[in-house]
Amino acid sequence: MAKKPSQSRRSPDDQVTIHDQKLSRGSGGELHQTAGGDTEAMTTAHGVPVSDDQNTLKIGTRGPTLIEDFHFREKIFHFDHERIPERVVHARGYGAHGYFETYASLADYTRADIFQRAGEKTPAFVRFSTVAGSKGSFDVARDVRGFAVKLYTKEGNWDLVGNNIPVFFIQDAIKFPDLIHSVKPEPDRAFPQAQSAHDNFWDFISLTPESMHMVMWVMSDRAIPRSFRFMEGFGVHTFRLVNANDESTFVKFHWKPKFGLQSVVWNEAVKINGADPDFHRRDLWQAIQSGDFPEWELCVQLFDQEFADSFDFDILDPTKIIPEEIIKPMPVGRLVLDRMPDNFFAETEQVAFMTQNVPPGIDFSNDPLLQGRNFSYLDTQIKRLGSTNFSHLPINAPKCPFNHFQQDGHMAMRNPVGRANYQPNSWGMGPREDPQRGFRSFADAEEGQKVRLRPESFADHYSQARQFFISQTVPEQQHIAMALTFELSKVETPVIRERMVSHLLNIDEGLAETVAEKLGIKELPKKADAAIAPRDDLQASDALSIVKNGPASFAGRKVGVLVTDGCDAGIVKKLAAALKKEGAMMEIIAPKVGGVEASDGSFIEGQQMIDGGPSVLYDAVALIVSPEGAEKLTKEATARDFVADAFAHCKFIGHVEAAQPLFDKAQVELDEGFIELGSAAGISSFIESCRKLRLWAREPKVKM
Ligand code: HDE
Repeated sequence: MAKKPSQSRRSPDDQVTIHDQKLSRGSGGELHQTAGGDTEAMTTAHGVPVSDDQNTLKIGTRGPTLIEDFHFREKIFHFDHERIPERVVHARGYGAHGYFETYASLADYTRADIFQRAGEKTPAFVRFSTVAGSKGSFDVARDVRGFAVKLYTKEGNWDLVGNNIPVFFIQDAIKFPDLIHSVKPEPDRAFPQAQSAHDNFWDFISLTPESMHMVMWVMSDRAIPRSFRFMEGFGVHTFRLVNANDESTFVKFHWKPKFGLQSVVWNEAVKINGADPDFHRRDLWQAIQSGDFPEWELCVQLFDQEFADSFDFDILDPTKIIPEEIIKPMPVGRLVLDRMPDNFFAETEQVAFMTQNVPPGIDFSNDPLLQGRNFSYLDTQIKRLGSTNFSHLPINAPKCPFNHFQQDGHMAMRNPVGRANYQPNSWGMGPREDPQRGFRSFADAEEGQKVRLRPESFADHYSQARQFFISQTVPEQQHIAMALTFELSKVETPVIRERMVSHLLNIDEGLAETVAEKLGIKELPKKADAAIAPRDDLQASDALSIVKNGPASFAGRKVGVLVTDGCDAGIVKKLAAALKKEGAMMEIIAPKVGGVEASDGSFIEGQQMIDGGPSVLYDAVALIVSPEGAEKLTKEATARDFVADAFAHCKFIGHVEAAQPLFDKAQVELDEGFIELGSAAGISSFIESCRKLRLWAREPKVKM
């Protein structure tokens, strides 16, 4: 009988070859992997050893498949159910484990156990995310980033579910579905994906003046971060700390990255998304796997009712900040991420954050957005994870003892043990409430009529938007103008563009005029009606600028070094050593990924080939090429782009003299951002320049 190759892949010596892995049959009939490490015997989910995982059970080799093939049925059944609903917002995310270390006791302000002892380490899990895109969308979308932290404290889980922007688009939770519907792909055409640059979003925004402050942040470079590691995080809402005497202090939470702030530019973001859609997750993975653990300081802005009553804006309004110059954030601990999940789905996908997860000593304010969120997050978990028992999953379960009478339901794994599953009971069994240690809500006095009204104290929608804008450096202001222009250029309905310009006129006239001019709007619209006259007396705040809060070093950053055959191995080695000393990474890019042979005959291994390692993936670049190598590269479009993009994105460019023909071909004009690496002094000067991250002074030359 003729044998089709797919019918049996077993050879007479009982060996099977699958994708170059050899599996041999052990004495007990079990299969062992003979290349690539030991594995255990495969079983069904019910523990029955599997004899053949390559062929379904059939009548004869070419006959029908038998329904009794329980292994096949189970395997396909499970596969068919692998997907769970993605998060309705923040679908694309990436997480890591770590710990929070408390600096000093905050017992005066809070009884939260996590803040009682200096040096206390609390396990943590953090998930970063974008908001608008689906799970498979690209990382460097212009979007808010989620910064959700789960702290497994000794008195229960505390989820600080924040963003990388300290304000939000809306003031009342009832508007959230509208906001999200408007930014997601338009329902009739199902595009654009992971982009706010379309009519529906700007239609909603331009009809929602309360979003103007947030819009300024989203149009700034904050919305295109270089790395999760270089972003701030914010709790956004005002929360409360409550001490053992039941006294409350208002608090705003800020995460400050140890490595300083850094973003990319828009043209770069667009190219990164093509070159590496996983740019942010790969960055976090690489940093943690190489032992370069990202770190943030938790800072608190503390204030009392008296401050709240005297502050310019309502502390319950989530579209407002308290400038750091008015209340200085106090560092209270640090968060270190030092371990990637073992399995993305089990941990990062199934982690369930909930704003209502607060331990005793931390409490809510009446911020209407926070109140709405406290309702939403429980609801969303049941939809996504499919069972009330999602808290049984290891990633969601508290790491402190827990005890209650909740039972049964889908996938119950920890039911109460023994006869008593209710309370009070006469059996002296089971947990009891503890009025002393238990969570007590802050006994705030509330009274009033039932109304559906916004407080008047929420009515100023423009003053802090203006404050944000004037706090930026000139290049950052230009980026905001360019972002608004780009986004609105994708809006097809002219009246929406004009409506946006009418809002900008209340924020900054210069900005409004620039955007209008770039959009080709000939006549400026009239200013949008403002519920309260915008103020122009708010002082600029340096804390709001990324450029003013960059790192003092180049640590944690990455240089892409383009090499060719015949290059100077000495320079490559010296640059590598200097970058290592600085705490920075280096990646070699070669015409072929294998690597190159240097002038001294040594071999330099490449991590990327030129097509796969465009300069947008790096914070700075170096060209260490031989004259012949450079000549060849002049004919490579990707090599010319490598240079032209690094130049256009205002990056520092280290080089040897031989790189000149490539610069000529890429039509770049050498400026102070080009640094010769031929000497030790050259290398240190390159590293020193790199600490500034970008040469913004070049930008006017490369941008209209
Ligand atoms: Fe969320 N948000 N949100 N949100 N949010 C969710 O919960 C919601 C808001 C934030 O990595 C959902 O588990 C409402 C502000 C983050 O898993 C959902 C409102 C801030 C994450 C939900 C807001 C956030 C979410 C979807 C308006 C910054 C991702 C999946 C009242 C302070 C957490 C999920 C993760 C996720 C509701 C507004 C941050 C649907 C109703 C403001 C970081 O429950």
